Amino acid sequence: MALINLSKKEIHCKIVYYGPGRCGKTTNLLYIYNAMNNQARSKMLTIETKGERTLFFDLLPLNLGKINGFDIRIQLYTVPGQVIYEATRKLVLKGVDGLVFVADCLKVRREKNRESFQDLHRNLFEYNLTTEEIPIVLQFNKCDLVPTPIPTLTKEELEVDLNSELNTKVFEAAAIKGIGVFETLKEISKRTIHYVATKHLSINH
Ligand SMILES: Nc1nc2c(ncn2[C@@H]2O[C@H](COP(=O)(O)OP(=O)(O)OP(=O)(O)O)[C@@H](O)[C@H]2O)c(=O)[nH]1
Ligand SMILES: [Mg+2]
Repeated sequence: MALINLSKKEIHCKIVYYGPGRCGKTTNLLYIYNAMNNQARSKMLTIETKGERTLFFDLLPLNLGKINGFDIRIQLYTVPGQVIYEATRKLVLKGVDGLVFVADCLKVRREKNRESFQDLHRNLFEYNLTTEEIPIVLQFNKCDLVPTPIPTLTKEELEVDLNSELNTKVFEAAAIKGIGVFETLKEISKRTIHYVATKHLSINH
């Protein structure tokens, strides 16, 4: 849950990168970590991985500077995308203030994208939350594969599958090259800070 500390003039928010296994959530955070300077980031915490698969979660704390005299601190989390880690995903979602749903452009992952999207809604529902309340943006990742012989989904297909009801902003990305990574982060940070500031989820004097 967001924390607004009036005496220290700090706002803390939690943004979760959600999506199916291997869609590129950890790759987003690694790119951000490597691109930011030491003042803006703390150590990236990767809690259990096997090969490149996240087994628990990644956490990257960022300091985004000041807005209206308040220090803006954001914690970026990733969930483990593999289906079996449902309980962990739910745990990581606890207290979420903003969401990035990362979808995989690979055609073979179409069903996995949809399953993960439904899983997100189910888990939010358990916390009495919806994507109407919590800010969310979509990222269509691995766009670098589009001109290759590997079959990929079109933006229209992904829009139909994931954005017909959300109607939110979509970022085409190639996280591995950093394309679209900061655009996605900037937009979700903006929306999340606005949401937290207007809702005052928790005020700690
Ligand atoms: N071609 C291409 N490969 C990518 C891109 N982003 C990530 N990958 C690759 O996809 C694989 C999975 O990436 P991860 O970031 O580990 O995926 P994840 O979503 O964290 O997966 P889980 O931890 O299992 O949920 C890795 O081999 C990445 O290098 C991209 O933009 N383009
Ligand atoms: Mg991961």
